[in-house]
Amino acid sequence: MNNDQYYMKLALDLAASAKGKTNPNPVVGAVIVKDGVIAGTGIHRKAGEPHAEVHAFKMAGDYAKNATLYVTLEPCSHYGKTPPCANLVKESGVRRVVVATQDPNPEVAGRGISILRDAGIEVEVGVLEKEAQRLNERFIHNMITNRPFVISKYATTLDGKLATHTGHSKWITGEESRHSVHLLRDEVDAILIGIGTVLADNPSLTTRLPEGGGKNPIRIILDSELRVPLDANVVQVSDAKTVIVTQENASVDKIADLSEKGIEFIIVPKTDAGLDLRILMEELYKKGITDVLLEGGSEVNASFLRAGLIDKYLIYVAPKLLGGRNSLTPFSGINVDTMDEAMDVSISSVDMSGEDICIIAYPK
Ligand code: AOF
Ligand code: ZN
Repeated sequence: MNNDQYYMKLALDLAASAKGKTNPNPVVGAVIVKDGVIAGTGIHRKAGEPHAEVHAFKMAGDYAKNATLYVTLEPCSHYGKTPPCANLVKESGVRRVVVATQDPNPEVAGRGISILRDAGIEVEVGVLEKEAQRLNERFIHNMITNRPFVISKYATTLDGKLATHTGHSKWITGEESRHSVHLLRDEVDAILIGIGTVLADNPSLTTRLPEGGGKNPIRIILDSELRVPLDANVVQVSDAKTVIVTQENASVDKIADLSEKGIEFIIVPKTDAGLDLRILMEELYKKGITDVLLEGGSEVNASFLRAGLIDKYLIYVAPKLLGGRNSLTPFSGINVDTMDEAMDVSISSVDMSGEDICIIAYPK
């Protein structure tokens, strides 16, 4: 690892510490280095608050003169909730700026880099670029598609089952994997499940960290016939907001009863393939939801896969075998006839999670 990579790695680690706390903004870290000494560090902590560079320059003070700035995302060039960082960098007197990756925000998209180059500052782009793009995969996806980033998370046994043949599934994975899921719930804007999972498991879908605290994402339930019971945990447990997605023929009386309990509704068209998920995703993004964690079951997973809306797979595989000819698997709702029609994914990482395996994969 050379010097540039070393300091960029530090900036990326700083940025990563704010993951899930900056939505809809990206996570960004900045490090200012003068004569081999770190003179300033900064993290963008929350949307609406100062950008990473602002904190770093405040800390560096006069040491910024002739220093090198390492920043994980191109300094911004626009007036958003805060003024352009590129102007601040230009006036700081730094000699060199190392950027991991360009800002995909159409308001920036290379303009920040141009401002710096035009001012005679040496700018290098692309140091640890892959890592930086992965870290901001949610933000980059939002900027390119205007849709939330959808993560399909599921846990199976070593023989690929979601539950026993009787439907029992508590618990497939061990404690460590279940803890990771709560950490992820704390990061995302929304969790989405189907009415089948509500009826089968009655989950409350709240974030429960052993150390306490954590943020509850919005709970989204797909329920085209409004079968959700009024005493379901997603209705009764009021720690998190619940949004029910249904279609225009849904019972007005049931909507009134649920509205009284604080439930909100999104009405989308129903097609032969079920509720229109593309329209739903557009609606959610307009409401400010930047990422959605799919937590099952197999019909919901299959509908999202069919609609081409899964952006990432987070798969836990437990060292257990269940058998069961008709036991559910994560995408039971999809039927592929021959191997050449299989949907290919590329595996990005495989790690142990306690005694389970944790696989991260992306659609090809
Ligand atoms: C940076 N450094 O630390 C961040 C950047 O509304 P604002 O003013 O906060 O602007 C948000 C946009 O600024 C965001 O969409 C992204 O393009 C950029 N984020 N840029 O130079 C930072 N967080
Ligand atoms: Zn900025």
